[in-house]
Amino acid sequence: MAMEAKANAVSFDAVVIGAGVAGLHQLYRLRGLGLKVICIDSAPGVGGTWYWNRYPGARFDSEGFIYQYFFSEDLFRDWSWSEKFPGQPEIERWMNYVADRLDLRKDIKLSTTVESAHFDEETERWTIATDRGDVIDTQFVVACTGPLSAPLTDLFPDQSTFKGQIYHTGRWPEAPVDFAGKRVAVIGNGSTGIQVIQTIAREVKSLKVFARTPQYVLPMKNPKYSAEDVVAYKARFRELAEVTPKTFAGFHYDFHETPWADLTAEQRREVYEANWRDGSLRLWLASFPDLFTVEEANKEISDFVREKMRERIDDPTLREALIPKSYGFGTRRVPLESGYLETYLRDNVELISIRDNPITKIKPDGIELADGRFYEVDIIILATGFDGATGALKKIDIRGRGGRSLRDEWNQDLRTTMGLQVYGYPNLFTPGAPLAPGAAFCNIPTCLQQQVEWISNCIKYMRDNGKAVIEPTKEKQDEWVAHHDEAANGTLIVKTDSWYMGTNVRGKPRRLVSYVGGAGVYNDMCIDIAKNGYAGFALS
Ligand code: NA7
Repeated sequence: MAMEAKANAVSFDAVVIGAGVAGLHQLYRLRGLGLKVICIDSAPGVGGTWYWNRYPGARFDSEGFIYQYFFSEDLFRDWSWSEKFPGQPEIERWMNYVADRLDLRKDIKLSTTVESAHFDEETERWTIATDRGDVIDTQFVVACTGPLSAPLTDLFPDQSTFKGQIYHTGRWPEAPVDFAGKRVAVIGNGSTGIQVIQTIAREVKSLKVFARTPQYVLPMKNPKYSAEDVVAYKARFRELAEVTPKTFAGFHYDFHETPWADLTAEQRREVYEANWRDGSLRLWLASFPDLFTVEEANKEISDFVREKMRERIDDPTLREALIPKSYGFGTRRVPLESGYLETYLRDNVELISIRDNPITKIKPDGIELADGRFYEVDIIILATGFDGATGALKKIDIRGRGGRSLRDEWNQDLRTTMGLQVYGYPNLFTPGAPLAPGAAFCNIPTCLQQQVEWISNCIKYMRDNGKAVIEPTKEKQDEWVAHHDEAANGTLIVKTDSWYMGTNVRGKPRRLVSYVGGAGVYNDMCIDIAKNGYAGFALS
């Protein structure tokens, strides 16, 4: 950063990067503490992930009544979801409602990308530079950049030669895409691909789905809410606010209280059936924790889901292509679906397995596979996922003490202190960063809220106690990384490739991005640290 630019910098107490679920809350809390804050986001609208992921069929897999902010009962009470698992347009409206209701817009700068954040060891302040030429001097930086906001867009040789339309789901345009009469390809069948596929199949002329790894899917039950339903869920505000931060995954339910091995196979089956009938993620997150740690328990529930899937698919070739065998249920993100499996029975839909026959090239008019087969299409939809948990932060040139680069460090080894801060980067907070539940294994607003509250309380504590700088000690970070790894390595999740393990990004260090000791346990540990005067963090 040139001295001259720095001299002209505008000063703030805090810069919040990102106007999504965490960013809006963080801006509100810091402003409430009397800080001069600016929130910056690349998107032209608020909502973060719910701005960008406007692809057809995008919706929550968490119940709307817990995908909520619980710091304000008014905010909760004055917004009514129309169904149990609302879709993106409604979610985006909700995020705009939050921004308006909390009067946040005056401190949000949209359509602006933070390009760099450099820490000056002499002044102990950060300098932020944006693509719009802003230079900002600030004491604190809170990177609410989201765990799923760096889409994997450039994946195939010669992709730019494609003459039709090509869209990544995580960068979907605001203008509607017209599928009528179009030959469409979807690459990827994760949670996103599944939502797109089941939604557009009836609109397109033909749909080719290029799928590499089959998914264990659970059918979603998504009732529309009556006025009485809304009154009923709103009456649960206190209970939900109390319970969600204490559970394993930030939901309103938790695992079965009896250990897996203490029940008979018939009793366990009853648990699976009841959770299955709920049409939610309960089968995954309210059955038995042993499914994550005990091979036999995992096999049993995997067999249960396979059986449920088989009942819906008669065709042996489709069964082979759609039902997972190579990994255990729940060791990657479990998608909810609505008629996804049946979509492949339509005459205009074809499933193309690319497991052993990968895409080798995109040509001007279609997609070519390793065996030379070629598919002519008009539109390609990349439902290929994200550089999860690290991608958005790595896009920014973040320099800490001694000019150290977060991007370079994370390219070598993915380390944080509880996903809250990183050693060597004072006064930088990172809700949603790796090695905390909020990176992946959580009903995201529960975990991000908890981190935002912790950060806000920490900054308040610093102000009240005349402290200007906070950073984790090396010992604390080493201790946390070791604890994280121990928790991760005790599970079967580390055996399965997915964005949870970073294996979807070539060269990314293999480490479970999410802390899996439980969101409730993590929350308690964070509270203890604060109670003990931020033990493990150096304050000066
Ligand atoms: P995911 O879950 O990472 O899924 C991405 C999909 O794209 C998955 O099917 C991948 O196959 C496939 N993919 C990725 N790269 C390639 C290449 N190079 N070739 C072929 N296929 C590829 O992303 P989503 O957007 O669906 O979901 C992300 C999160 O959003 C989800 O966990 C929820 O929390 C919400 P693979 O499985 O790797 O074989």
